[in-house]
Amino acid sequence: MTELKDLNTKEIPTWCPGCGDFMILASIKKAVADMNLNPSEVVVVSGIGCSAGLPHWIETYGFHSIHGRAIPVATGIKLANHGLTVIVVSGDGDGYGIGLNHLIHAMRRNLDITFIGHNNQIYGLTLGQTSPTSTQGAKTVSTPHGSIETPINPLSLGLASGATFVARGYAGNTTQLTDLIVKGTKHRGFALIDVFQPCVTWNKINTFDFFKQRVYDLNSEKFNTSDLNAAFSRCQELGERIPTGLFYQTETDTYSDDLPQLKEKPLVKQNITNVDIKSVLNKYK
Ligand SMILES: Cc1ncc(C[n+]2csc(CCOP(=O)(O)OP(=O)(O)O)c2C)c(N)n1
Ligand code: SF4
Ligand SMILES: [Mg+2]
Repeated sequence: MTELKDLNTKEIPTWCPGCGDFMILASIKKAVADMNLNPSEVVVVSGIGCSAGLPHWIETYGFHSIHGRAIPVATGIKLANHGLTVIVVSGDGDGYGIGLNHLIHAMRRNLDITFIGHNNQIYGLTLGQTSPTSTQGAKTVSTPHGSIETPINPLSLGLASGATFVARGYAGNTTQLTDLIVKGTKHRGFALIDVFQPCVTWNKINTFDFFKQRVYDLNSEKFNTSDLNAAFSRCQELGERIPTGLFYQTETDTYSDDLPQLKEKPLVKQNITNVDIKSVLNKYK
């Protein structure tokens, strides 16, 4: 039985007091405990950024990789041992900027990974530059006259790229976020969960108050989560009202399902004692 306390680490997070990252960490821990996952069968992978410190503060396996490369690392882990539960935590700069290409390909491959986007609409760790999801007009240290760029919409990107589970959470609603993480992790295939995560230090626009006044639960009304067009149209609603919840889910083969080498058992459990790679190595002598 996995209890919440089993997932606590000796170290405590170094995030600024009040940062939305605390709520995301709490939601991931609660989800792992609620699903009664064995911590030794869970791997949390990150890139670089404030959010990327998270694997240090949950007592599962973890991999704090390099900027934008959490997805390739997670892909390797999943393909080597598809029995593991692999969760990627990534910032908006990390996942939707420098690492965006990897994210798109992981979604179209339908790797069985859960991606949690800590979307604070700013580069937090590097002291407040404009990110790919910063709102147009946002004044930051890198755009003192206001950002002129159209922000990325992670949900429509996920829908267009073939993600089979697309959701939006809000750090201020940990009950809903935990539920989304549970559903996304149980989902067979790529789960994109974008999370509005207020950065209390650098983002003075998208604050907890900002979201509190706007967010509502899409799934509290009759919304058909198997309707791709409806999901596309609904995720554009980013004005006075902002929907959160599950937008889209569909079932199809995962990448591991279709790899003949993985049909019987995970790579790490296969007998490789009879594999002789000398002839291959000789080629490079
Ligand atoms: C290859 C590379 N380029 C740039 C950086 C500098 N850098 C570190 S974190 C970061 C952006 C972090 O923003 P985000 O991913 O949104 O994470 P947050 O800190 O907001 O959680 C950048 C540009 C780096 N570490 N490595
Ligand atoms: S800078 Fe922002 S994102 Fe980073 S820890 Fe502080 S509040 Fe959180
Ligand atoms: Mg960020």
